[in-house]
This record gives sequence, structure tokens and C-alpha cells, in this order.
Amino acid sequence: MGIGIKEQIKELETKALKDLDEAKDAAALERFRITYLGKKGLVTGLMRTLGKLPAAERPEAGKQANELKKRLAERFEQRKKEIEGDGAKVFRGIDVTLPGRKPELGHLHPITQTIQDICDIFQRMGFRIVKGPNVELDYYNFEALNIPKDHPARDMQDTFYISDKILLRTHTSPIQIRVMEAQKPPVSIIAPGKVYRRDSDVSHTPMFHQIEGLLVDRGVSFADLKGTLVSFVHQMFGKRTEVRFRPSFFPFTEPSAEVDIQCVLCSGSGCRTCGHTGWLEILGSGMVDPAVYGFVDYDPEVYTGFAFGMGVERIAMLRYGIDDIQMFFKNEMRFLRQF
Ligand code: 2U9
Repeated sequence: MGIGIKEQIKELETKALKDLDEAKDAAALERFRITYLGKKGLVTGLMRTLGKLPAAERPEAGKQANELKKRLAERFEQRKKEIEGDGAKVFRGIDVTLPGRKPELGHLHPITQTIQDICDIFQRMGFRIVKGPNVELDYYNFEALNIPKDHPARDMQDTFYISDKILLRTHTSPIQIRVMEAQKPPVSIIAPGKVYRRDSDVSHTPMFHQIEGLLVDRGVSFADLKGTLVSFVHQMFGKRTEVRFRPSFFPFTEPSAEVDIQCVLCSGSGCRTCGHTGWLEILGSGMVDPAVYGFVDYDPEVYTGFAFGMGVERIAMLRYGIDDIQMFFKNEMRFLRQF
């Protein structure tokens, strides 16, 4: 096959593809078709010249010319679709006017939202947020909190022990002990975090979240505890919510009180959620037991303080009207999308 014909084919193809790329509308496209692919077009013209080649070169040259015609015809059809598809909006087969795929916007988990809202309230009252290790020493989790060796909470049945002296914290109270060990009063802190207990049924999960608070200074009284917690309840559940303090017992506080609010569902008239009492327990509290001060070297004759603790899942369940705690941990999108 003569070098001449091969080069002619190549040259024709280069020029044709350039013209095709430059064709921007149907009229330019039609001009292209007539110029190159029409009966009197350049490709047909080239094919006619093949007959003049020596017989031995004709088959290969014919094959190449046919392939050129096929390639140009294909590219022509593609370009036609691009231009005709949707006016000038289609570019290389992609309709650029179609609406894009909307990225799914996530949001915070309802438990995280509740933790943030509770912490915000106490932060505005001057409490500082502190964190601590989930894997704790028995000393910080029990001993320093005045929970004696034979206390039922220490039972293997209730606590996840890692070794004799190491465990998964069962409450966030060890955080407060660590802070008191490190600094002298005044102390006013909020300790949010995960806690672990060997419990699992409709109302218990082996891991849940707690928020505890501690305030220690000179002259802190039970009235300060009441004022702080009533203010919290009013900010969290609305300022018309009734609050009541009920005597209770915790090893680390004396005296102790549990805090109830008027049932958020029946407004106090009695329903299944409040056990027909009209009241819902939402947190525990009390004045820090002087025995605890002994462990952190605070003088109980000089300092007094109050502490409180609440389960975040319980608050979130009341707030959103959820009756199964397990829902928070299933990662079901239909559930989570509602918050
Ligand atoms: C120090 C001293 C005292 C924290 C307190 C409670 C009462 C309480 C429970 C609520 C529901 C735990 O999640 S729950 O099961 N907590 O009732 N917590 S007083 O008292 C402290 C903490 C640290 C140094």
C-alpha cells in the first residue's frame, strides 16, 4: 500500500474530527455530513481513488478507508446526540441542567443533642465541663465515693470488672474525685459521659450516658442545690413545670434527695408513664458526704457542696416521648431521622 493513501486517510480523519468538535449546532452538523460523509463528500471521494491503486494494495487501503468511514459516522452520531439531546445543555452525553444528587445531611444523635442541651444550661450557670477515663480504678469509682467493699453495686453481677482493681466506670462520679484531688475549692463542674453496668432489658442497656454535677465552696447549702436544680428543670422542661424533692439515700451524699417533675405526658393527672402518680423521677442529688472530703483532702469544717446525677437516656425518653431505651442504640434511620 502506498504511503500516500495511508497519510491521506490519517489527514482526513484529523481534519474531520476537528470540524466535528467545532460544529456547535444542527446546521454545522449538516454541513459536516455533506462535506465528509455525503455521496459527493470527501470520504466517498477518497474511496473512489482506491481503484487506481495497485491491486496488491487495494484490499488493505479499502479496509482502512471503511474503518475511517465507520469511525467518523459513529462520532457524527455521538455529536448529533450531544447537540440535539437538549439544545446546548447536553455536554458529552451529560445533561448539565438535571438537578444534582442531594447530599444527605446528617444531624447529631438525640442522645448527643440532649447531652449538649443539658451541659449548655449548666455552663450558663458557671459550671465547667470535664471528662475522664471510661476504664477506671476501683478506687475512684467506689472507694473514694464512700462505697464500702460489701456494697451491692460492687458485685460482679452489676459491674464490668477488667481486673481486681480495674473496671468500666459505673457512674461519672470518679471524674469529680479526680478533679477534687487535683484542685482546691471553689469547684463547679459538670461531668458527662458513658457509663457501664451489667444490665440489659427494655429499660436498661449495658452502656448508657450520665451527667453529674458538683459544686463545692465555703457556705454552700441545700438551698443552693434546690435553686440550681429547679432552675435547670425550668430551662429544660419549661418554666411552669412543678418540681418536688423526695428524701433518698446515696453513699456519697448526705442528706440526699431525688428530684421529680410533674409528668410531661399527663401534666400530673396520672398515666402509664408516671405509674399513675403524676410525677416522674429525673435526677438524684444531695450534699456531698463529709466522708468523701476525707479522700480528697478537703476540710469538711470549711467546705460544703452539693452533687447531682441524671441518666441522659431517661431524660431524652421523656423529652421525645420514647418508651424503649434500646431505640437509641439500634441506628435505625427511620427512628433517627425524626430528631
Ligand atoms: C462526688 C460526690 C457526689 C452524684 C450523684 C446521684 C445523686 C444520682 C443517678 C441518677 C440516675 C445515677 O444515672 S443514674 O442511675 N445519680 O442519683 N448522683 S448524687 O454525687 C456525687 C458525685 C461525685 C464526688
